Amino acid sequence: MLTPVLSSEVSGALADRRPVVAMESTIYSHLGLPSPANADALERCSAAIRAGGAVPAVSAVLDGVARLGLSDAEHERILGPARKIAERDLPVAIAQRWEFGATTVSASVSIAAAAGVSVFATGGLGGVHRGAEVTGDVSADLDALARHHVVTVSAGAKAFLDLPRTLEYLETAGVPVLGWRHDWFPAFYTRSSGLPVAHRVEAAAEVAGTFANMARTDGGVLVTVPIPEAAELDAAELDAVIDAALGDCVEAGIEGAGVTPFVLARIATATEGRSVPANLALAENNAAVAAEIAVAIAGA
Ligand code: PSU
Ligand code: MN
Repeated sequence: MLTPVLSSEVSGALADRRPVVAMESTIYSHLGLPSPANADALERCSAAIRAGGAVPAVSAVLDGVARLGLSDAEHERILGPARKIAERDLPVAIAQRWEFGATTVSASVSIAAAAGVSVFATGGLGGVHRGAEVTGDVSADLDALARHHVVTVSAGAKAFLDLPRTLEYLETAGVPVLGWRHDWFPAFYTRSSGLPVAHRVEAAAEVAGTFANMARTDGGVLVTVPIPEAAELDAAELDAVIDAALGDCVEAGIEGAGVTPFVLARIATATEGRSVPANLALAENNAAVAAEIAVAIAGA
């Protein structure tokens, strides 16, 4: 059984039924963001969660232990090169005592659920990859969302994925997709993919109410928050960048878990770094919304 070790701040908050927001570590490692933007992102997301009245809790595997809630010194340890941990890799990382494993959305959601934390904030979700009808590449994030009773807050999913199929998968898996004050599924760097979300919500209480009234208490909710307008990138330019990045990925023979980090790095290079501040802005905004939702759930 997965029994994450909680920081005393996180276990104290849970014991007192105070709001906690779980965070992943892949986005803050070199797999997600370049230095020093990654340190900045971690700082800003943690601060946004605290400003919203909740306790931030980063998940990671450190020295073979699944952890939720890290000290400032431990935050330093997640900012470098990492081994990527999806949910299925977690027991292996523990058994083999990996020094540092960065948790993706799927691993973080399962750690949050095991700890009894109801809300998880990320940047962008993994999803159904383009060409998945041939490669079968569907992120484990989607299944994890469907199987753990956690609210995940994300800026939709990356535009380099197959977004219509990603939404179809979530529908089939029974995950409510709630657009935060927005009618459209966001495409991470841009506010709208042009695909409608199933439901729009205006307030954290509606998310808390949805979470509380699910027929299945082993399933999650996805809240999609569009990137703040001022930070949005140009959709046409991004389409070209993404096509080139995916082409490079095929050419380099990158497959499986390597695809997402490779494509993210290519997008950062091709936009001359402009994708990085956009990524930070949306992650910080998601963290703030997640804190609001955690406060509403704790008070319900
Ligand atoms: N989106 C980002 N940055 C990231 C990721 C997604 O903007 O770092 C990471 C997340 O940790 C997500 C993972 O869970 O990529 C998905 O990887 P894959 O496509 O291999 O399932
Ligand atoms: Mn994959």
